[in-house]
Amino acid sequence: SPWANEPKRHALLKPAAERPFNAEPPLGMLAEKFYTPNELFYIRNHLPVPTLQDDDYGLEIEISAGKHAGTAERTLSFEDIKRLPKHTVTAAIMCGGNRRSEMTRVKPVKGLSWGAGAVGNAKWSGARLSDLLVAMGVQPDERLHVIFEGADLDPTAHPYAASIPLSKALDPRGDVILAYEMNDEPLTRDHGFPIRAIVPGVVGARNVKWLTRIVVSDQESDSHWQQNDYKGFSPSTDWDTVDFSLAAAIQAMPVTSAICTPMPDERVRVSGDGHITVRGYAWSGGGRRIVRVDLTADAGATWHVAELEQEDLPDGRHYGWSLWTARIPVKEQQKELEIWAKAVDSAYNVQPESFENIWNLRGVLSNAYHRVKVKLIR
Ligand code: MTE
Ligand code: MO
Repeated sequence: SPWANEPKRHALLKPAAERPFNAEPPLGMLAEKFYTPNELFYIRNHLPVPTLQDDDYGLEIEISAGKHAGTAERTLSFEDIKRLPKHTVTAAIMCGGNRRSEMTRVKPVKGLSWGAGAVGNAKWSGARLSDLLVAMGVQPDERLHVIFEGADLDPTAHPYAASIPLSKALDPRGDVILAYEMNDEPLTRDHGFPIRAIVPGVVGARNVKWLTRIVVSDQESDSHWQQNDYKGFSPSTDWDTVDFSLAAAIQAMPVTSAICTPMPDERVRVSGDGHITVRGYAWSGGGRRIVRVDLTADAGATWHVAELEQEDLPDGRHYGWSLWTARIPVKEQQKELEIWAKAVDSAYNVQPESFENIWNLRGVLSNAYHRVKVKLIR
């Protein structure tokens, strides 16, 4: 069985599917630590986990388009990659389907029913992809793409694969790395051992694990996951009318946030001075820094600005998430309430109010206000 070699997983990871393994941590734990503990980081696998060894690992790099097409091809060992200058970047990785279960309530969608935990924030270390490509003579060209292939093969022997624009790969502020460490530990098998692509600010699907081949190409990856998945559509597009070739592949993700504590239906103790404390995360793609998170407990009559915990990095290169805390006043007689959260990024993009008008048949880009109903105890 291709599933005989699956790694052991932490008991607290809640599976959305077992084979392939997909799981998220309890939402209530997600905002406890700025760096998500490796063993609690969500796992999104499309296929069985391949078994790779670092001592016979090889990464093929092929330049098949652009000025130097066909001139450069090389295979790097794990040691070759570790000998390159080591670069570290904090980046949140988020699945394109994070928070899909909320969108499903409007109208069913196809896909794993993720809660708000298909995201994690980590410190990733590895070699810069731009260093490697520049050394191989690759020059900027807006028409080109970088294809990443994994070692995990589908039943027809096609690898998981995805691509990003070459401009992102070459941008020194893009911080794309071939990562071998996650939070100062070697990658675990589930997260791509021994090497994965980290593409900060870009949807999880392009952060290819178990990386075995990189191709500079004049086409995007022809994989199912680049062409026929991880794309957004109009709410009126259904499975009879959808044409995947007409939609852009998701790259940078839109601004989002989630309330991690309290959890839905939790009984929350009101403080002596009539407040409850709310905590969560916020993040935006493309390196856009979170500038504000607003909370309301009275359907928008009054908003409260949360305090942010985030790295002090410039906008455009702010790839980590922000954790936030807010204290919200509640009325004396109130027994239950609904809390809403919305984040604002550095471009003043703000989350949409509801899912109705962003609904799409795959349930991706599900970033409307996060709403949590709780009961109050005193
Ligand atoms: N890479 C390979 N080789 N195979 C995969 O199935 N899944 C992708 C991406 N890279 C995937 C992959 C998707 S959709 C996501 S959201 C992230 O990996 C999840 O990364 P994680 O499991 O380390 O959290
Ligand atoms: Mo994903």
